Amino acid sequence: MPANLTPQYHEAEKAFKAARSVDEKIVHLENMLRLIPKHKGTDHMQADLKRKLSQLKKEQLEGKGKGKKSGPVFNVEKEGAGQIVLLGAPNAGKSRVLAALTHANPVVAEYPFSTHVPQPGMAQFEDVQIQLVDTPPITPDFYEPWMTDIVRRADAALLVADLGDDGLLDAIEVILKRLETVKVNLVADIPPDADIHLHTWRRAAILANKLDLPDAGDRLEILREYYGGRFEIWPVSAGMGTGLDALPARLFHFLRLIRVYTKEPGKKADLERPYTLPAGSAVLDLAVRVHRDFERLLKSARIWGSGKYDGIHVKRDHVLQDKDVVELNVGG
Ligand SMILES: Nc1nc2c(ncn2[C@@H]2O[C@H](COP(=O)(O)OP(=O)(O)OP(=O)(O)O)[C@@H](O)[C@H]2O)c(=O)[nH]1
Ligand SMILES: [Mg+2]
Repeated sequence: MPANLTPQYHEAEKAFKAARSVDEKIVHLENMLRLIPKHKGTDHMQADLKRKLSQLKKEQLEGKGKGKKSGPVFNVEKEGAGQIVLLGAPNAGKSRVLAALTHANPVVAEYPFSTHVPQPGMAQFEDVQIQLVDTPPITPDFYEPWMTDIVRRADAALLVADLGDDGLLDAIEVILKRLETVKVNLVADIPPDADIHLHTWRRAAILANKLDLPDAGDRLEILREYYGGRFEIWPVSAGMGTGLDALPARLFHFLRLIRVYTKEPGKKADLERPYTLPAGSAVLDLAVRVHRDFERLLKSARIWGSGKYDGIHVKRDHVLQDKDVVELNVGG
């Protein structure tokens, strides 16, 4: 009797063969077991998979007993105005979001656990770039230890929820709780009295993906009821492109950044290359960014854009607005 294995099974098998860690191998073996057609023709194969699985689980237990493992470390070098890490359950669509918003070319697959290492990509918002980092999934049984550092190093996080999944609330709770156990708290706003010595706080929003799927609207309502008071929720369909046009702007504002352009006295503004600064930055913050000696050398500044009068003189502590043009005068 032929086995009639499906393409999904072959994909899972490929992932299993490529897996390096015992934890990863277990995940893919379990997928293979789930995906293998259940009939007489595959009896031997099923038995074989189960045998391998129990062997790996034994290795996993033994490995855990040996104390701290030093696993791989991934460092995604920061580029652009800010770095946002994508977090989510298997298959939520994290990789598809990365592919839709950037030029990156991640593996997007029907089978879960298709992403194994962090992958960055640059999303474009007008004249600035925002770095997105795709990551492997987080589940009750699966968490790459190096993910903690990835989240810590990011400027913010996007929790990708799957509007096709009835278990979407639990999936998010699992991620929040898992990160809490490593003292990383994802919040809409960092509380003023946050303990920043013992804990890492990162701002997060929920990206509700797969809006195109049947009953997605109902699940979105449930998501809003449960998490709407706690996080901003942005519905999209990475697959169909719905809601993606507005996303880079949202990400930029979520990072609480402003763009400022500089201008030399008597010359036109340099509108090619904005400086990105945290919202609330003042003229002096910009000056120091342009050149560290400007703290000492800055004589005066004029501003175009947000003020009532174009070209007015402003003090060093004048707070800048998005898209201001600033003339920094260091001359005599
Ligand atoms: N219908 C629909 N399918 C989507 C959407 N976004 C992603 N998918 C599909 O969902 C499946 C999983 O997408 P991925 O982007 O690989 O999911 P992931 O979160 O990266 O999964 P892991 O890497 O395994 O954690 C793929 O078959 C995608 O094509 C969407 O907006 N709508
Ligand atoms: Mg992925």
